[in-house]
Parts: sequence; structure tokens; C-alpha cells
Amino acid sequence: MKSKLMTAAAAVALLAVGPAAVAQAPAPTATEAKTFVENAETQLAKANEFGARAAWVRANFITEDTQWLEAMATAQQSELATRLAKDAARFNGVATDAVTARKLKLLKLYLVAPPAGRPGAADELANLLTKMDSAYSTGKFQHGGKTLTLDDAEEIMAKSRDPAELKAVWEGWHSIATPIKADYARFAGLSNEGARELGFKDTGALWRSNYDMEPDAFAAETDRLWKQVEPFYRNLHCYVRARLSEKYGASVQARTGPIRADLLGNMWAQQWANIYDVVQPKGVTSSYSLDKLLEAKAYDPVKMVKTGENFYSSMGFAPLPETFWQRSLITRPRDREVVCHASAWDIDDKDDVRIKMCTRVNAEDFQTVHHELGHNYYQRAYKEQPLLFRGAANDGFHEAIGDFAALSASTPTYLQQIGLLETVPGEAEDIPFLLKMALDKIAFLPFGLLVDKWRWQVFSGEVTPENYNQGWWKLRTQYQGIVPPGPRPADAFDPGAKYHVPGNTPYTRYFLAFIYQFQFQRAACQQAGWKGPLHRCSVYGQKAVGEKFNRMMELGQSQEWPKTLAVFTGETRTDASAVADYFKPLNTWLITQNKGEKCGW
Ligand code: X8Z
Ligand code: ZN
Repeated sequence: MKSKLMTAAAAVALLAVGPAAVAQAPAPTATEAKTFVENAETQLAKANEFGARAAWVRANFITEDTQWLEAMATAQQSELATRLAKDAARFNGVATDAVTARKLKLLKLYLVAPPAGRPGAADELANLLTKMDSAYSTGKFQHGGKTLTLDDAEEIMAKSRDPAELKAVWEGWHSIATPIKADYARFAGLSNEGARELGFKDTGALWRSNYDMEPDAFAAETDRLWKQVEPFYRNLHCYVRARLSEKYGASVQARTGPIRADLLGNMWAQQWANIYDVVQPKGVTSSYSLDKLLEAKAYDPVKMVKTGENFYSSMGFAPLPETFWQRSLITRPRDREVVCHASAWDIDDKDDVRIKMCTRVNAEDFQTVHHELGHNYYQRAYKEQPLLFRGAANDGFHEAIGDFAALSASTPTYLQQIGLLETVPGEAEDIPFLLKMALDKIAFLPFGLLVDKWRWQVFSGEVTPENYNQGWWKLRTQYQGIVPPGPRPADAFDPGAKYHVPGNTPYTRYFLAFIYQFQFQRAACQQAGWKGPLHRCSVYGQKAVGEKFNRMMELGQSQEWPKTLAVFTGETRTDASAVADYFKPLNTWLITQNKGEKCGW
């Protein structure tokens, strides 16, 4: 009401002075633009901390009330951010200083799901987001007379070698997503409405605009990168399919065509290291299993995290604050519902960093601990930047920091240094080691790419709710070469069974990270003067490397990412040749192993 009156008053004033005066109304100045973004940062800082605390409480204690509180905080925060993004348009065409110009640009890209400006839109969107994330996180299903959570189901997917059981558990978990479908469709519409008000074609275009290039150019860039790694993926697929067919027989897994998604040791067939025992090379055995070493040395979840911290300390990073240990959630609590999908948090943009994960003592979570801590060290490195620059150079960097650390932390040399492994195996074990790594790192690439290909299609309207599942499986088969273990029910919403879809977290970041981490590794090992093969290089204890790495990290998103990448690597492009360098002996070996196979699907 008040703003209507003001509009009317302003119109009267304009009429009184006449149109000539309107034309001469002073354009906003560069100084005003600078003041505007600085004020925006102050307002956002306050709303963000409120939002982060509410989100933390909801994720650690999912109830009706915490969902209500989180949704309320999200709505306020996103209303503010969209209003500021729209106000920023006032300075279009104003010749501001470079810092202000970048901040104005980042303000527009600030939200992953921007609400429309009409009354009620922000509330509805925020409620849907909290509801979808909570539905996923509390998802359970019946199997063998028991109620299973996702962690129970993941354990079975990793360890069971019974195709009937794998199929049942796979289908059980996927059934939890069916009720999320309608909310997802509504969410996509609402988010698109907001994205269009900000001048983007749709939410997918908004997400693709976050890489310092045009959204179409970014899509082309991901295709270029995929082409660089696709032949290697196809070799791995071919080799794994043959071993699965030998293990289970052709009636379960044919030696040609796509692979059954439930046979790969992981609920989403995204990383396959859990079936190393099934696909291990004949004749060359691996002398250790990290899963078994951790168990034998009686690691517990806290010790896993302490070990991760020790790795970063060895590179010169300051220890984690005491509050990290007091406030993090490290194991699944028995008496309440939580979001178990691992995450790293920065509550106040100062020192209050935390992780939240339902840590299990195994090789997979050993990696995840390093991954999550990487987020925290990055957050701490850029905390002195102004708010709008407190972020990753691009979101792929955020995901790559900890994975880069984990590449070193996975080497036998390092495992021996910290007393987990007795003897470092010789070169004869390079292929088993690289195969294990490829089952995670190469198997992941098509999945990392297709999750957002699907969402880009959803947001653009190319895939409609009636076709959500068909569209999903079309991409899963095209890129990953996999199929579901049986026909899918008409109401299935299989993308919703992957955290980041109901959690609305963009996923291309991981595709990029699975390339950047090898660029970081190649550069780091060169800096350390390493002469051997890249996969044997560990930068544990290399303070000079850590210092240079930190110089890249502390820049946050203050400049275009290629410049930031160059600070550590000297390279200005995302380049999968680093992946090929790391895995070179394995690709050659796979080609030999695949002789006589009809590869592809
Ligand atoms: O979601 C994650 C992290 C949290 S940012 C645990 N990752 C992706 C996934 O689990 O799907 C890490 C690898 C890919
Ligand atoms: Zn992450």
C-alpha cells in the first residue's frame, strides 16, 4: 500500500517538471553502485547467518517445526537476494570499478532457485525445497522384514553379490522418490518463473551462467570435456561388463549391451570401487584393501576425520577450530531424523565451520572425509574476501579441493606414512591400484554430466513431468551405458532417488571437479619436483605446495575462474588431459584386456 502511494506521488512530481527534466534525471553514479553492493553484502550477511543456522538445525533434527523454521528463513533470504538482484539492474550500463561490476554480476547469479516477486512465491518455493530434502533424507523402505534407511541400503549395494537381493534393495530405495515427483514438477515451474524475472531463459540457463562465459558456451564446454574422456570410459565399461558377465552369467548380465545398474556396487552406479573384488585383474592381486586396513587398525569415525585434518595440517593449513569438533555431526544419531548426505558448512563466514556426515569406517568415507574438509578449508581460506566473493572460483573448484587431497591420501606411500599399511607395494600393483581409482573417478564422469543434462531439459521444458523417468533413463543409457534391473513403474521418479535432485544442488560441479582434481594433482606434483608416475605422487607434508594452493583458494570468486586456476596450475582451461596422464598405464591395459570384446552398448 505504502509503495503505491509513493509511486503516485513520484508520478505527480515528474509531470510537474515535464518530460525534458525526466530525460535529464541523473543516471546513477559509479559511487552509488559501489555503495549499493556494499549495503547488499551487509544485508545478505545477516540473512545468510540466520538461514544457515535454521538450515543446520533442520538438517540435524528433521521435525515439522524445524522444517517450518528453515522454510521461513529460506524464504526471507531468497526474497532479499532476488530483490537485490533486481535492484542491481539500475546500474546496468554504469561504468563502475571492476570489483563492483563483478559483484553486480554475481548478485544476479546468487540463488540456485530464485523465487518470483509475486506475494507467496518465495514461501511456496522454500516450503517445497525443505519438504523434498526432508522426504529424501527420511526415506525408508521394507526389505526382508526390516525397515531400511539409505545407509543400510548402500551397505547392501556395496557388499551383496546376490542379484535378486541387489534388485530388491535397488527398487526399494527408488520407491521412496515416487511421492517427490509432483513437488519437483511444481518446484521447477516456480524456480523458472523467478529465473525469468531475472532475465534468464530458465533455471538451467541461470545455473550455466555461473562459469564466466555464456550459458551455451558452457554447455558446449562440458560436451568438449566429455569427448576427451569418453573413449576411456567406454574401455572401462567394456572391461567391467565382461567381468560381471563372467561372475553372474549371461542371463543376469549379458556380455554386450548396457550394464544392469544394480550390479555396480553403488545405488546410483556412479562410483564402482565397491565391486573391485569382482573385476580385479586375474593374476595380479592387490596386497591390501583400505576397507580392511581401517577395520584392522580400529579406526572410528572421529579418527577418520582427525586423520583428514592431519593431512591438511601437513600441508601447512591451520588446525580446525575447537568448535568444529563440538558442533559437527560425525555419526548418524539413533534417536532422530537427520540429513545423512555428507556436507560441509560455514555458518558465520568466520570460524564456525562444520561437517555433517553419517561416517562409516570404510574406504569410501575415508575419501568423503577429505572431500568435506576440503570445503571447510576453502571456506576458511576465502573468508577475508567481501561477501559476494566468498565462494569458489567456480563450483567445480569447491568440489575438487578435498578430492585433490584425497588423491594423495589414497596412495600406499601415504597410508604407510600414517601407519595404516605395512609395506608399500611395488610397480606390479600399479594396475590394481589404478583400476580401483578408475572405478571411482572414471566411472563417475558420465553420471556427473548427465544429472544436470536431465535437469537442464526439465527446466527448459524439453522433458515434461510425464516423461521425467523416460528422459532420465535415456540419458543414463546414452552416457553411462546402464539400464534399470527391471521395468520401472509408471509413476517412478528415479532422479528423485539421488540426493541432489530433491536437495536441489547443481551437479555439473562434480563433473568439473573430477577433472580439476587431476589438474591440481599434475601441477602439485610438478611443483614438488616429483619425477615418477602421477598416481604414485603424494603431496603429504609439502608445505610449499600447500602455500601455493592456499594462494589460489584465498582468491575465492573475486576474479574470473581461469585466472584463479592459473595461480596454482599455470593453466587457464579445464583440461581432461590431466586425467589421461594420471591413468595412462591403465587405459593401455584395458585396451589389451578388451581384445575380442564387442565394446559399446
Ligand atoms: O555430494 C557429494 C559430496 C557432498 S558435496 C559428498 N558428492 C557427490 C555425490 O555424492 O553424489 C561427492 C562426489 C559426488
Ligand atoms: Zn562436496
